[in-house]
Amino acid sequence: MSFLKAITTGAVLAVGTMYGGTTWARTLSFALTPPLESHYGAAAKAFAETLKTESGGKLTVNISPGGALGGEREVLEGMQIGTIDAAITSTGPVGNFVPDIYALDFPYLFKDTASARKILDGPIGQDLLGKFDKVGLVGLAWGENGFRELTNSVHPIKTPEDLKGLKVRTMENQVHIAAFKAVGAAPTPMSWTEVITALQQGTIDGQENPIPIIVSNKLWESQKYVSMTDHVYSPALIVMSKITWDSLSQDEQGWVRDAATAAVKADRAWVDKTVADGIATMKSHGMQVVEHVDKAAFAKAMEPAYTEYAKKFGVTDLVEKIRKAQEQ
Ligand code: EAX
Repeated sequence: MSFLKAITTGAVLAVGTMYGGTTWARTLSFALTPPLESHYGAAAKAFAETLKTESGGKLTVNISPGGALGGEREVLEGMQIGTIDAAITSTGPVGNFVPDIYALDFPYLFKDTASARKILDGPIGQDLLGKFDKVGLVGLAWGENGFRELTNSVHPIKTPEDLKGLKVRTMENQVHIAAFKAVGAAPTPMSWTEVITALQQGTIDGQENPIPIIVSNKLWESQKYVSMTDHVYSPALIVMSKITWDSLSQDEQGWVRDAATAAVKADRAWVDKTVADGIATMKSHGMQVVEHVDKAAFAKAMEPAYTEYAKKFGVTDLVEKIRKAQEQ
């Protein structure tokens, strides 16, 4: 073999190895917006541990909690261009990338956690995961953020009328913005990375998030009141950049899938534990908890969001399918 041919072959082999699968240690970035001590942090750690074990130490994970790599929308954009490898994110901004995901964000759609998990782990949820490929992402698995509750610093919220004129931060999600507009609030969409400061400065009166987010971010430091509205079930998505995914061998992709499964298990276990004593925890830190609100009144008041946006995003049938699947 001539010298030139040998050099070329060597170079091709090296590139092939690099893109066809990793023969040397590689570190993947993993983003989340809550603190590491949270349900998303538990998921990230389980993902990292499983991947490291299954790859024999070849694939390690550098976890970036607390929005260090940006808000959830920016992180999704980062994965699309390959500057971020993986993340756990709420579905808040995801509808802007895959409109079908808006079907999961309608108020009072899921009747309880067990139903939500069953549907997301079943054909409906798995089919939705398959829709990310065309936008440069790989939907690996459905984790959980939890049922969203309403906090504020102004007064106890018992009825939709109590929300009139309240500046409530929402995620960058058109369905949620419409829902809070419908009840007469002043919805203020923003990335989670800006929320704590906005609450401390009083530029917003309230926000809405599941108990694990309220607890892991110590929202009692700026929010006096919490109402157990359970107004939206918020899934969490374990997702990878398609650029990263395509650079992995089949074995490595299998290990990533196992890591995502372990992440969901750890995430859901953390949510169960935190929610079980969530009300006591929030009360112990001085929050005034409105435990029983008229959910039917909130559902009715938020209904316009469904009628307007299910049609706009073409998810009327999918929402009906989710509703029917819970009747069985
Ligand atoms: O994903 O932005 C939000 O309110 C999300 O629930 C939070 O970042 C966790």
